[in-house]
Formats: sequence, C-alpha cells, structure tokens
Amino acid sequence: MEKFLSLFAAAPVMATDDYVGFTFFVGCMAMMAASAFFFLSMSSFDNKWRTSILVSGLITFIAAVHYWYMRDYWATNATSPTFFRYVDWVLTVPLMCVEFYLILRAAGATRKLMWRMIGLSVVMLVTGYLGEAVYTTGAQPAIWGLISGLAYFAILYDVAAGEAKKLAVAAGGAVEAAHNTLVKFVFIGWAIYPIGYMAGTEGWYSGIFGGLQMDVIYNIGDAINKIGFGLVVYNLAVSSK
Ligand SMILES: *C/C=C(C)/C=C/C=C(C)/C=C/C1=C(C)CCCC1(C)C
Repeated sequence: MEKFLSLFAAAPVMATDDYVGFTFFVGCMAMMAASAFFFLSMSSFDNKWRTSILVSGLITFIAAVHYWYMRDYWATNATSPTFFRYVDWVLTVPLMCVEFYLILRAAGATRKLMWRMIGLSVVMLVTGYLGEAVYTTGAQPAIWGLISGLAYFAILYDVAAGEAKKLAVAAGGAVEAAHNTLVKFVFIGWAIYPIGYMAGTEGWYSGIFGGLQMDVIYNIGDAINKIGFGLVVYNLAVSSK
C-alpha cells in the first residue's frame, strides 16, 4: 500500500530559498502562458502569418515541456540539467532560424539560407555542449566555446549584414522593422548565453564570471529570447494583417 501511495507522492519540494529552482519554475510558467497566447491567437491572423505564429508557439511550448522537466531535475539533484538544456536548444534555436526564413520568404528567402542558418546553429550548440559536458577540464571548454562563438558570429553576420539582411531591406516596411528587431535579439539576447557558459565552465574567464549562476543566466536568456522573438513575430502579424 505504501508503495502504491508513493506513486502519488508529490515531486520533490523546492526549498523556499532555492532561487535557481525558482527561475526554472517561473520560466516554465512563462513558457506555458506564452504558448497558450500564441496558439490561441493563431486563428485571428491571415493565412500568410499563421505558420510564423505556430512556430512562435512551438518554440515556447517545447521550452515549457523541457522546463517542466528541468525544474524537477534541479529540485531532485541540485545540479544543472545540461543534457535537457541542450536538447531544448537544439530543437528551439533551429526553429528561430526558421522564423527568420518565414518572414523573409515573400522577399525571396531560399531554403538554402534557412538550412545554412540551421546548420550553423547546430554547430554552435553541439560544440557548446562538448565544452560544457564532455571536455570540461583545462583549456578545453574555452576552445569549444570559441568554436561555438564563431558559429554564433556567422549567424549574426547572416542576419545583420549578409543575405538575410539584404532580403529584409528589399522587403522594407513592417517586415524589415521586425527583422531588425529579431537581429537585436540575436546580437544582445543571444549574447547572454556565452556569459552563462563562462559562469559554468572552467577557463581563463573563471575569475570574471565564475561567481555567477549559470542556470539563472540561461533561464533569463531563454525567457527573453523565446518569448521576445515570438512577440516580435506576433507584432508583425498584427501590424500587417
Ligand atoms: C531558446 C534558446 C536559445 C535562443 C539559445 C541560444 C544559445 C546560444 C546563442 C548559445 C551560444 C553559445 C556560445 C555562443 C558560446 C558558448 C557556448 C554556447 C552554446 C552557450
């Protein structure tokens, strides 16, 4: 009987002073709320925007599921849920690249551009994972982080000055404005992640960032970027209905 009842035992209780766990909890809630918002608003838009709004909702929904799990993982183990963090990212960051493609499609964005950005984002994340979870000693995290950073800059170049930027300029109007805002997210919002990485791995930078809590930084970054990105697209759909 006791064994049976234990099936219904609550998930581990979070300590009230566990502020890292709290950011997982709030992150989960925010991602759920944002998903409901995007999914429920979808039908009010013209067909040409629906896929973009759907992708916004998928990004926050995939994150909500991972945060649900990561909150639990943190409460149980008090260690970083690194693997699930990267599974989340490897699903959601490519979808953010798809988002760029979708809004620029009418201006002539090619699948080649989309796949290049997706490929770069996967390189960025796989190398980041290697430095954070596999090759964790000595100078290795710094080297993998650097390779990851190069892929990040290649994405940034594409959207801020390369092919994607040219298409956005050609599109003009609300699409260009939305594109430029998304670029700011990639430039400023995504730059939060390397700070989290340097806080959580060992390297020459440990004296500068070592005192910070990696998961809190990642959780803040995710909330800003995933929900913010979606709202930019939502705003574009509203303003050019
Ligand atoms: C929703 C999740 C997002 C937008 C995640 C983005 C993640 C990054 C931009 C991560 C970048 C990294 C570097 C540029 C270097 C160090 C390793 C990473 C993976 C943290």
